[in-house]
Amino acid sequence: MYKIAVIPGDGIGKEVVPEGIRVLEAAGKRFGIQFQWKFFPWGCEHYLSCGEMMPADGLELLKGYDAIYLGAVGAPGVPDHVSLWGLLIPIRRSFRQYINLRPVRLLRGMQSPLRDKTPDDIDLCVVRENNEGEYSNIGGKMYEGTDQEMVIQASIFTRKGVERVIRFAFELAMTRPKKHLTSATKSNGIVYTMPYWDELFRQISKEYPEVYADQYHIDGLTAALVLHPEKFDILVGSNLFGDILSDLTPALAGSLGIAPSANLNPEHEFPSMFEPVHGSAPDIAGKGIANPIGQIWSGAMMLDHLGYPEAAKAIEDAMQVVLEDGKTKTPDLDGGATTQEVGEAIAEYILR
Ligand code: GGG
Repeated sequence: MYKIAVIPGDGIGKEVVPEGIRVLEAAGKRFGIQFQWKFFPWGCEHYLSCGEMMPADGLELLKGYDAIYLGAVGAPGVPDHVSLWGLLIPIRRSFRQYINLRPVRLLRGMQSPLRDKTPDDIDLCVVRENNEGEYSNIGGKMYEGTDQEMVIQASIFTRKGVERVIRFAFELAMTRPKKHLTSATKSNGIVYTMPYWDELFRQISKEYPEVYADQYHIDGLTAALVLHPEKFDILVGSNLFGDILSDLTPALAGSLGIAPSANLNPEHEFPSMFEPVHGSAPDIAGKGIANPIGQIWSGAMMLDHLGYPEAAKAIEDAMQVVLEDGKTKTPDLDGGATTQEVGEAIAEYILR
């Protein structure tokens, strides 16, 4: 019996999480996996009524779970940095989820905005550093409201933090047919942290002679990804660059709505957290039309992490069949189906 902490969060998170659970229950039934779901009603509503995104003992409460299944965070009326730093970031950091793994594939039945690209052309995985880098709360404001007003924010790149994410990305590249790893930095403009990352990347690449390793400046990489996504395989980058790449690449694969992510503590010392890449989408929240596939695919990643690769694959296959069939698609994919109908169709296929 796996104990899963569920945080639906805000906006469409509350609509897509039940569909993720529906599909995980179906996979559990087929593969003999049992779940005990514990819901935590944390997020912006909690903040607006209690002044905090989660209770003071929230992390302590989550610690004992096998995994965390999260929807989305953010709502109008709460500044985004308050919601992010009050919930998502403390979980990622306290539980040493230093890898954010974000696979991107052009699934059959999806249409890339890039002319003539096929599923063979877009099969990527973004490995984002998830605990440090540009996401730092070291800094401050001075002389506020005067003509000398100033603000400063430090980026943090530790040897341990950079080495472990680069090494993880090389190990992942070793498991792929292309064995190609691309590192993204901006070492012409950012003169300490980025050349440091580049140097560690070069050093570690010597341990993996089987992997074709290359390095790009982030600006050139975004252009190359749009022009020739088929040239890439695994992409590794800092917290900020990894975040940007993992919005760009799912858009190339047809929709951010299907993009999954895993915040991994590879050592299994703490629970890992699984969440779609997308946010809370207040513009469509409450309408029942959000695409649940990013949440469902994140559930498949959770099963893989818990040691059930076959069950994870069954979920991915079912997503693929439903997309290819084309009858049950949400409006972001030019369909007329509801969130629930997509979840039901995928669950039904798993149990067929
Ligand atoms: N699905 C989780 C979510 O709501 N993410 C929105 C977001 O803005 N995340 C920021 C980040 O991953 O750095």
